[in-house]
Amino acid sequence: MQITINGQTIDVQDGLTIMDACAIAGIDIPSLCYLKDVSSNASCGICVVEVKGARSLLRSCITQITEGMEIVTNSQRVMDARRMNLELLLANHPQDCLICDRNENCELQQLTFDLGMHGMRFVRTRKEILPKDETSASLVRDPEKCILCGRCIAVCREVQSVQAIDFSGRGSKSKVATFMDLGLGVVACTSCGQCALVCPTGAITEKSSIDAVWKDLHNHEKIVLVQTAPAIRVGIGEAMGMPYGSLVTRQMVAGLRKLGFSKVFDTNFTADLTIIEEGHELIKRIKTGGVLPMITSCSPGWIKFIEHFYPKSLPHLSTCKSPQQMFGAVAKTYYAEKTGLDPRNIIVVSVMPCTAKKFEARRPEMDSAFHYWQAKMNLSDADHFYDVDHVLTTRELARMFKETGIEFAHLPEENFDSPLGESTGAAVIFGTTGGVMEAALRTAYEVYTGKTLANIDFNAVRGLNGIKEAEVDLDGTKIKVAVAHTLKNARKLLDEIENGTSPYTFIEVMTCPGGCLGGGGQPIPTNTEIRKMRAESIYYEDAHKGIRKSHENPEIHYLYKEFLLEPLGEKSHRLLHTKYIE
Ligand code: HC0
Repeated sequence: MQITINGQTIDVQDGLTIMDACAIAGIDIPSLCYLKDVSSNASCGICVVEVKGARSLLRSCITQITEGMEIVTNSQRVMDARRMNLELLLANHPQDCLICDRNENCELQQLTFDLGMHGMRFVRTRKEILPKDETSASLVRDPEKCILCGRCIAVCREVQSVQAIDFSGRGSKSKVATFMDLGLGVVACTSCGQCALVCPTGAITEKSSIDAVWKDLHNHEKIVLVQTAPAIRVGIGEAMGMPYGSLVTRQMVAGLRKLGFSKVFDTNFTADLTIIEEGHELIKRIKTGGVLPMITSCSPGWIKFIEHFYPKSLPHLSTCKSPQQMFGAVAKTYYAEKTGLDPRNIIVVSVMPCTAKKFEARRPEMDSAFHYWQAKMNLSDADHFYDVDHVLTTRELARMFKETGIEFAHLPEENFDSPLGESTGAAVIFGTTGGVMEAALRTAYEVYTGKTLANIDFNAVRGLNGIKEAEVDLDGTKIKVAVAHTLKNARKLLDEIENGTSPYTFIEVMTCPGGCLGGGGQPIPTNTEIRKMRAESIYYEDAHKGIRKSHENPEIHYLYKEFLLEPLGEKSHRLLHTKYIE
């Protein structure tokens, strides 16, 4: 169909919105509430355009093009309306940009600059000062900075099917709120942080652990170990100004050493360990008539989701802790023993793409190393420590690099420390949807059949489709597996389980779109195109790893030989497995 934009006639396909058609014509229409592929009830009024024959300006994000439509995006009337709508938003927005978390990464700030705003004609209309919500272990909500764009509500409802927040009040009393204003830490919020990822301002951010990490790094009595999640290596470069999806594994290691961490280890090591434990758990369930389908348990937003909404299905979860938590437990037991360190002086810092990992690290049951040592060292309650002390998101790590003036792009390439730094290609793909399944199948097949897998790439479980499935032939035993990312898709698989129609033996669920590489702690922006670029880098690293199956990681062999003794053994149960809360 033919339309005209700013006097230029172009051919475009049917069914587009004006905003999409303008993008094709190379015109970026600004918006503060629009989210691609997610419907929203909000209306920031910034994306308005003039259409010949229409009495009022039209919102380009929801208006579909029609044959012969004549659109003007840059008239005085359009520019005045956009500025007016923006000024009204700014009237109630704090002017504390210099000390805001989102300074220089704020869509409101950028738009104010882009629209050439030089003054403020309006005064604040909201009478009360809205308090911050700091009830969550993962997230902080500052309603004063909220511009009521509704993106957080839309992503929570449409992508995650959680609905932890919604609009409340009318007129100048409108706000985004949790049920009865109880706070995110009290209501059924999964801590996934997708709201923080789409917020155009600093109204929702991760709860920062930066000060606590600096304090421990500057305390010379502490040995501060850091572990990096699979998805950090494809995110931190972006946050430091490099191209989307930059693969920067070894520069990241060098940067962490410069920050002062005593040892730089890899969550990928315990991702391999997870595969050994989870693979054996799956085989045991298949052979002994255990609860099937078994579902992966490493994504903490997903665990919180099933605990809140599907408690009856909890026995389907693998009892394996996540790699983050396995790392903490192994570092403060095996590594402490091996190096003669007092576990009370070991601080474990995680760098995660995920805000829910902050919540996971503070679950009361995540203190297995303390209990391991309690009797041996006669520890009192005053000595209590968690397996993981602090969790930083990718964004927080970038902030620490910036605070210390580290020029990330010029860092040399360095290797992880040993023995908790060695990992395989199977571990790195944990960072993308389908990766845990693929890693598990590489190991489960060989352990179950005793044969070598001819092709270790399971392409059927790769890609960004919401639910993927595959059939795997374990030497005559055929099993069906499924992979879901986002909680809305996970809900579909859980409904099948609860109504007795699930055909699967094993299911992977990751909370966030695209898996951890799209986690709520990743750089902003994160969108489908960027997720794809990060996934390509993850698969590139896997393809170029010397070892690509978890059960072939030599340092995992030592861990079993020197400490754990056997998969699913007594020590594994104490340190690496968990129980869930109904
Ligand atoms: Fe993930 Fe993980 S892969 S949850 O997605 O399993 O956050 O990256 O660190 O723990 O390994 C996040 C990412 C992890 C864990 C690992 C798993």
